[in-house]
Amino acid sequence: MRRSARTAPAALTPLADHVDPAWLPSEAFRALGSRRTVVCGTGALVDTVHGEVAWACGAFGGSVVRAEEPADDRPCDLLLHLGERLDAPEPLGDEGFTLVRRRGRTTVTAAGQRGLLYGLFHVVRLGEAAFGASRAREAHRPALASRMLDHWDNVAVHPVMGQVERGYAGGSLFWRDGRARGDLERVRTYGRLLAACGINAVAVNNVNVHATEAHLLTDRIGEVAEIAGALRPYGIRTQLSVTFAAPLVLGGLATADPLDEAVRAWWAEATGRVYAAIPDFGGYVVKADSEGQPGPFAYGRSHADGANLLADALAPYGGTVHWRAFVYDHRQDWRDRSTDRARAAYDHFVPLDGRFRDNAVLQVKHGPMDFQVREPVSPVIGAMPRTRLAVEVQATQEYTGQQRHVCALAPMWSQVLRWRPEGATGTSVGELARGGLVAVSNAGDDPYWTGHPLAQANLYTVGRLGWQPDADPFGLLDEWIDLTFTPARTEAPERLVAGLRAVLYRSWRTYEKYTAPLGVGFMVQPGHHYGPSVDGYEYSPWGTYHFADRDGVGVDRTRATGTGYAGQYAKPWAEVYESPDTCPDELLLFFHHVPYGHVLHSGRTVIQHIYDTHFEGVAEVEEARQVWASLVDLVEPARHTRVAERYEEQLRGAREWRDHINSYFFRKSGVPDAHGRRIH
Ligand code: GCV
Repeated sequence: MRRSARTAPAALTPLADHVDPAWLPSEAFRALGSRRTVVCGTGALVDTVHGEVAWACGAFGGSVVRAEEPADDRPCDLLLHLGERLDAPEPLGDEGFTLVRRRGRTTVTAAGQRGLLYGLFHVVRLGEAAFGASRAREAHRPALASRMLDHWDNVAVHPVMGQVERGYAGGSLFWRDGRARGDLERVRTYGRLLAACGINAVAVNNVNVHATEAHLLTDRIGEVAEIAGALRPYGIRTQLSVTFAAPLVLGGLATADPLDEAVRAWWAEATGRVYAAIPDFGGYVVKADSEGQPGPFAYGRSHADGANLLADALAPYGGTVHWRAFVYDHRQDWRDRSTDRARAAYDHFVPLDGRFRDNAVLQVKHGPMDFQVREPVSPVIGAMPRTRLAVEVQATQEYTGQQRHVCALAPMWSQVLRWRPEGATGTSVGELARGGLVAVSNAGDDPYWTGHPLAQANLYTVGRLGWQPDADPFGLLDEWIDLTFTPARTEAPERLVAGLRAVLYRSWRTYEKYTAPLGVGFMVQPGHHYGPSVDGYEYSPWGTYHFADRDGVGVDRTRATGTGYAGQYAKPWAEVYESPDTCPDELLLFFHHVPYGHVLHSGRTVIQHIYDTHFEGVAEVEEARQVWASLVDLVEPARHTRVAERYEEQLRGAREWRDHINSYFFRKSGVPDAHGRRIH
């Protein structure tokens, strides 16, 4: 048996300079870093694990030994090793691990290197608890094999969308002014944060593939390879968004028809070159026939034909195509009441169930519209049992305050993932998402990664939900609080935790209260989507209407008298949503056009609900702002100031929303507020 000598803690720092450590501050490594650890196994990710432990030991005085095989006689507090899990009958795969605490030693065992990395970060999360007197054996594996972030990053600055489309955290982490940034230390640090919350794939460019970005697939694949190289040590695969028209715009062919032999050969060859540059490349992401992006419809082909073309090109290398289901008519005539954007994904894709290759994943937005603060779960998710579906959520807060407002989204995502398309006894969305969970990233080159420091919680929790979709979202927020703020090291841990919980836990509901009511959605300023404009999209081609008039508001999506969208659900939901008597209050205006005097299950009328929630929402922001102010002595000053400043803007914005929405509906309906409050 060969063993290495005791290694001195390496000087390596796993953090890029001048960036916030987010949920991996050195304090979070205290318990680990002050122990004696043995790391066993060989491979690049085992090197990463060893480097992490060595760094922690350097900070906290512990020691680490690197060995090829474990030895029972070696005294240590923590053994992290690759090996057969003799005590784990269940298959845990390449990413799973077990943790046992016996006779004063904590042992993490993984069959694959990724599992060892995730086991290490599990120990970090547990802190001292990983080294308690005894600990029942635990086995962990991710529920979803693919946990991906989509970056809507442009390589070149787009004249309208900027460097990052819907980005609220500065520039791109990967690209600047037309090329790869070269700042790979920052990318590596990002990969480290992502691994620590369970993310294992990143798509590095915008799904709207503009001319410059198209070339990443071919002559600029080297730049993608550099990024992939920086993410690889943390077990993260790189994916690329590609244009369906690539054979035309890059290959000089006369067509991009998915059934054309020359087109198929072109994709096969291009994909071969990608794998020559990036052997562990994850695959492609495609937005086709959507908001102006090219797609198979131009050739009279189906989206299964389109997706399978790319799936076939990727198959020899084990790659996957993520094909987005976000296909709808964005040039709709607002006068046309028969077209309903909410129906579109189901109408286009459900007839294709069973026709996609095994390595094609259909990526479905969690709601039928577009990441509103409240939508029903997309009916597509329960209706394609023979297709690998991924659920797409939006960590970037396009419609939820753009990282100027606090809006912790884990409770909303959790509700989606726990929802059961066939009712209480059926399978949950989290179980149906065999193609994984995808989140549009909210990170950029901002020193806090996410613009608003509290928006880091969204990035963290989305990864953790991918690992465990049925996890308690508030427990995950607590995890994030513990790691990021290490309250135990402060003078008043309980006050700090209580304060952070108070500002995060209900922030989604608060945001919902002061913006568009009862699931009706949008009412945002066109284009940038920040701030209220009730009729901003009402007479537009985008298919996002509320139909408010003097008598009532909402969209009739019933089978009986409306667009029929409610009928896309299986029972019991088709029936629940069909009637305003059974439809949940929070979705009422998504499914029904009702008079302002309609009485909700809550006992309030629709109009009074609108007034009340908008006053409540602003009051809740005022309260949260005060709670945050009260934490000034417990939070690092720069972070505290950044959040405090954003609360000023959130409060201004919430008041603006309240006054727009309340005035609009007061003027339309003529119904006074029952409590006589000032409405403008
Ligand atoms: C990347 C919404 C956003 C677009 C985005 C699109 C999509 O419409 O406003 O910016 O485009 O969704 O998901 O493709």
